[in-house]
Formats: sequence, structure tokens, C-alpha cells
Amino acid sequence: MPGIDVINPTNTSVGGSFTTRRPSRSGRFLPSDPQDLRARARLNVHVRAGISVLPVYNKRANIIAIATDSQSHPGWKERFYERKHSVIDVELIKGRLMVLTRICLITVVFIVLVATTSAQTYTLRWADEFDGAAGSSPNSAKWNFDIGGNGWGNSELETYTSRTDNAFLDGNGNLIIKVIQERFRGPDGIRRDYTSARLLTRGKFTQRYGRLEARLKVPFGQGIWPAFWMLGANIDSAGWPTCGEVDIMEQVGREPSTNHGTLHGPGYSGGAGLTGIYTLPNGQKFADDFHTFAIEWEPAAIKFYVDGNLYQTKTPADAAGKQWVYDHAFFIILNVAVGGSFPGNPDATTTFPQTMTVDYVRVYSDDRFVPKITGVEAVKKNLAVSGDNFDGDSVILLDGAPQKTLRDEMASGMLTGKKVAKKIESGQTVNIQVQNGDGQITSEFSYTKP
Ligand SMILES: [Ca+2]
Repeated sequence: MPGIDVINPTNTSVGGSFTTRRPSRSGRFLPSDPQDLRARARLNVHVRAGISVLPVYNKRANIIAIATDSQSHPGWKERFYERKHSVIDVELIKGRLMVLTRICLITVVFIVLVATTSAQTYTLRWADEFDGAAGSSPNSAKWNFDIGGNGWGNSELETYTSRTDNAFLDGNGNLIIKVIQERFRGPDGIRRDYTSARLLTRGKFTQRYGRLEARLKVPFGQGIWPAFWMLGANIDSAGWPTCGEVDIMEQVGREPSTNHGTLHGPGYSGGAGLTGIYTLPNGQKFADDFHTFAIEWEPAAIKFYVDGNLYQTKTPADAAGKQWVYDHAFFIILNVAVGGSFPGNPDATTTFPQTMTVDYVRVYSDDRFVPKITGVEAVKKNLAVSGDNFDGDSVILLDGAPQKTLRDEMASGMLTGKKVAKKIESGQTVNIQVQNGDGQITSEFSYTKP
């Protein structure tokens, strides 16, 4: 059984009468797909009789199975039945499969934390290679524009436009964001001395977890502030910085060899962001060539790379008790700002126009964290859908049509499709899917109503 490596847990004081002895193999209950069961956190055990219940841990201390201590019941065997909502019945049996007693009821609440046993595989989910005719506008199916000259919270000096003067394809497979020194009044009526562009996938594409990377060549000069970054797609409801911000590439012109990678969240934003830098060796300047900037993002860890070099890993421990806000979908932003609080303003050494040349942006899903259905069951009028990696905005689809979905806050791997089962005839087969808040859909789960 791949990946299952039983160890003695060191801290099992979660509740109930756990013992920490190695469980017997005969008494093991295995979840339907142990490779996908990455869980621990809250484990509520209600033991009703004198039977010991043992969680089985892997090396990363995730529960991968439940067992009983059959040695305390010589001659008896246990049977395990998984019921809906991860409720597990344990029965003791002796002789000719005579069920004597339902000994205890275990309620296991699995909270997805980290992947454990399955291999990491990245699947390209979204990309823009910026192929297209010279002078044409970036693909409007993929990008929106932020427009205006309001300073963007940082006393910035540019007006962002959607003109092809400021954002266009070069005909050689690159997006150009061009900063122009010009007097310009945008539709917001604000007159500024510079124009530039800020492209974002908001409303078009979002991603939760995986690998995000861009290959690009930055502009240079005092007061020039390019970035490849993300904001939480819940920014309207949660506000900034609670929505979360991940800066994958952020540079200021006065530090031509330095890249900043930063997380901003509640209680650690602005100058207090969780940040690290990567410095090119031997005085090389980022603006002199293309470089690849990436993150690898999983539950409870974000790793930052430049040209394949891992230079920092941030985890909830870095947030030091403050909220880790990187478990939901984010949208992507590419922009070049001018002036403002972080880079300072341009001076006599700054030359214009300045261009950021972007070869590609690629987004890969991490297959360990894509939503997966492991079970579907009719519960009276409703449909109980169990699985992994459902996010807070996930929705059950019935033959492709979204259904009203209720979430159990205690059991992230369980969704209830309200009155969905009522729509299915007995004997009818339907395709059940789950769509996460970032638009990711599970593989289909064929369900036949009994
Ligand atoms: Ca390209």
C-alpha cells in the first residue's frame, strides 16, 4: 500500500481514549482512497464501550486509517463500516460472522491540511504565451485592465490605460507594458505625467494552489516599479489585506539586482509584509535579460523562486499567530507603476519610455490539491458528496448544472446538495461534479441512485 508508513504517534491527546500502541493490521479501517486522504486536525471520538480506537498515522502525522486494538479482545474481529458524513461504525464479531454488538461510534472530522502520500504532479491549467500580431491588444478573454490615476493606495504617479500605447503584443510572442512620460487625463478626470498599464485576470481566471510563473524582462530606473503578483479573489467582500496578496516579482529601480517576494495579509501588510529577496550574483541587473519568477503554492506553504532557485518558503508559522489567508482563489496582476511610497519618484537619472517585456505567464494546478469526489450518496432529498480539496465556494454540479450546495464547516470534505437527490429517479445514472471557487472542476463521478 503506497505511502502508508505506520508510526507511533507522539501526540494523540485529541480526545477519546486513544492509546498510542501500534494498531493491529486486522483491525484496520482504510478510507476509500487513503492516498487522497490527507487529514488530521480535529478528531472526535466517542467511545461507548471498552474498545480502544487507534488512529493510524503516517510520517507526517496525518491520520490515514482508523484501527481498533484487537489484542484486547482475543478471538474477536472488528468490522468497520463507513457511513455517510465520515461516520464510522465499528462492530465486534466472533465465530460465524455473528454480529454481537455495535461497540462504538466514531465520528471523524477530516480537515484538509497538507498532502501526504500522493506524488506531486503539475498540470498546465492556464497560460498566455502572448502570441499575436504586433501592436494588438492583449487577449481580452484572459485579461482585464485597471484604469485610472488615483495613486492606487501608494501615491503612484501614473495613469493606467487600456490603450495599445501602454499594453500591446510585440509580434514576437511578448506582451509589452510601456511606461510613457506624457501629460494625460484618464476617464477619472485625474491628470498625470506618466501612463502605463495594469493587466489582471480578475473576473476571467483565478487559481488556488499550484505553480505560477512568468518569464519576463523588467524595466529599469529610479522610480520604476514593476510587479507580477496576485490578490485574493474575495477582495470585494474581505477587503485588503485580509483577501491576501502574493508578490511573486516586485522590483524597484534603485535596486537593479534585487527581486522581492512578499506576502501581505491581516496584521502583516505594507512594510510589515512577510518578505524575502533574491539578489542576482556578480552585480548582474534584472533588466539586462529575461528571468523566470515563480511560486509553488500549497496548503500551509508558499515557495518563491527566481530562475529555478528557491530563495524563501513562507508558512503559517511566519504569520506568527496572525491569519494565514492563502487557501482560496487568487487572480493575477502584471503592472509597471511609476513613483510612490516604495520605489520613490523618478529623478533625472530615469529615462522614458520604459518597457516590461513578458514572454509568458503559466499557471499549473498541483494535482494533489485539485478537488476530487470520493463518494456520493443520497440522503433523503439531498445528496451527500464527499471528497478532497473542496474550497469555501465549491458547488455541486448535476450533469453540468450547478446545484444549491451547503457546506459543513466542520467537515471540509463534505458537501450537501440541497434537494439534489430528489431530482434523480431511482436507477438513474447522473454525472456529479464539484466546481471550486476558482472554476476548477473534479473529474466526473458517475452516480446511480439506488
Ligand atoms: Ca511568449
